[in-house]
Amino acid sequence: MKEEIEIPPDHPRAESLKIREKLIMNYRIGIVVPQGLIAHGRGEAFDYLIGERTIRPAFKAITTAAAAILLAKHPVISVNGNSSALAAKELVELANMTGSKIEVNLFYRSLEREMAIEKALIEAGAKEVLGVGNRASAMIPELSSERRKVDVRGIYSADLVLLSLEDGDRTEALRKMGKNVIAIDINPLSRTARYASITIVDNIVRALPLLIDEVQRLRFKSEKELWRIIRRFDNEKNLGDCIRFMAKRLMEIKKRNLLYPEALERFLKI
Ligand code: PTJ
Repeated sequence: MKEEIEIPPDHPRAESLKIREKLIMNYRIGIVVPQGLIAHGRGEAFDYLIGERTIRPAFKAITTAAAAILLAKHPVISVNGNSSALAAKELVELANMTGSKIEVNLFYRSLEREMAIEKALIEAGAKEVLGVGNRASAMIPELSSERRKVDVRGIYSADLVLLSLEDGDRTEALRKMGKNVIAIDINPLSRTARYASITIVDNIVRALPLLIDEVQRLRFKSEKELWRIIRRFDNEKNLGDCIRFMAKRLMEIKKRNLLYPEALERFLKI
């Protein structure tokens, strides 16, 4: 059986298919778990609902997230199988430019996976990767999943954690520990999205390059200006705006009778 599928560049869904291939390749090398492929499918469905582009409320969350990372004293970027597969290079770039630590934190934890992800991050330019093996010796209280195991020098002592593509329990527990959490989650209804301090409702593949640009743009602003950006942001309202955007878009498709392929195609390009 042929393992690598060549995606025709003129295929209307070439980008999305290439991302699937990336995940499958990372599944074969032991970075992504089969459950991660299912999680990606749920993400794709939400991406459809927003038109596969970054929506206005997400831009606002990205600007606020950039300000929060720049203000943090001890920011940590938490990486799992899916985020490593989709954005190892961008996660490392963001960490290097903000002085954030990078830590592996997995729901389906095994030493082999931790080491495979560490290798991918080092290859992407990471200087140090926390949370691998017995380096994850501290515990997040009130959390029973494997995600509770964290590095004392990383997530355990962080004042801000950036995480993506995960279930909500840890976000809730991290908030209870008094940490700020930035979540990249394309599903505004998820527990992660609702518990985070700042939720970026966008595909990680689009959100991270935009976040890197925003950090670049804001890096020489004063603390006062950065705080002003943060004070203007309300996560609950922002999530409401994302849900309203999705609902409005679906109503528009229905109202304008855009269900025929060409009409829908034109609408998506607006
Ligand atoms: O690598 P591990 O062991 O830590 O396991 C990772 C998975 C993803 C299997 C685990 O964390 C999991 O089961 O996650 P959930 O509960 O399915 O949540 C994943 C969330 O990420 C869902 O809300 C998805 O909609 C969202 N999501 C999926 N793909 C993307 C995404 N958000 C942003 N960008 C995506 N590409």
